[in-house]
Amino acid sequence: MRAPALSFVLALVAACGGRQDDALTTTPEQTDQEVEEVPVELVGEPTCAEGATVVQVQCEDGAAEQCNALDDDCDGAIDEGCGYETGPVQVTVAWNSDADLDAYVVDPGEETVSFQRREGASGARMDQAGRGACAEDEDGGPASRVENVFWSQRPPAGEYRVELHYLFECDTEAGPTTATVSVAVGGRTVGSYNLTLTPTNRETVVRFELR
Ligand SMILES: [Ca+2]
Ligand SMILES: [Ca+2]
Repeated sequence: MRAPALSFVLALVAACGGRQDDALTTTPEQTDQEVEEVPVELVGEPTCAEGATVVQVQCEDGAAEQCNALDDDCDGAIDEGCGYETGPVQVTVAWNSDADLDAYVVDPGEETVSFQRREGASGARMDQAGRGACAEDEDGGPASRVENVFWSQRPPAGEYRVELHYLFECDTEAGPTTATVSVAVGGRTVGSYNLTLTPTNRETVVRFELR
């Protein structure tokens, strides 16, 4: 564990809105992840959906990486050490209440990976499906408010999109919940986005294209 003084992260909103958002933080349990060296390239910049905000992460070299869907230590990797995996593409979602939110990552073939279907033919896999307070025994702990999808092989070219669904409040009064979505391509975080959802909302947060 590094000194608390080093764990400095400030998240600012740049575009798609004007609000400043705090980082969502929990503590990682493990360390050491490596990104497979597979050539994959982002086309242009990811497109932030209406209602979402771009988070400019002011990370700090040497900071402690938190399980918050942000690259806290400026190494380009999202949440390394949190127990979920990365690859040529990684999409990580974290949220700030005990609600159960679900991520749906749709590939260029319109195949969707989520908790309902954890593996896709294109090589996508959801290895972390947080359920907030709905299933503390199953997914409780530091990553109960995190979902993670990664590709273990080179992902197909074309457009991808990330949707979020606010499924349940889990017998809490969670109410409106802000989620952070980060996308990493080739081991480099290419964008972080916040979106606030109300119960039963399902929204697209970001789209990105690979070649
Ligand atoms: Ca990192
Ligand atoms: Ca992090």
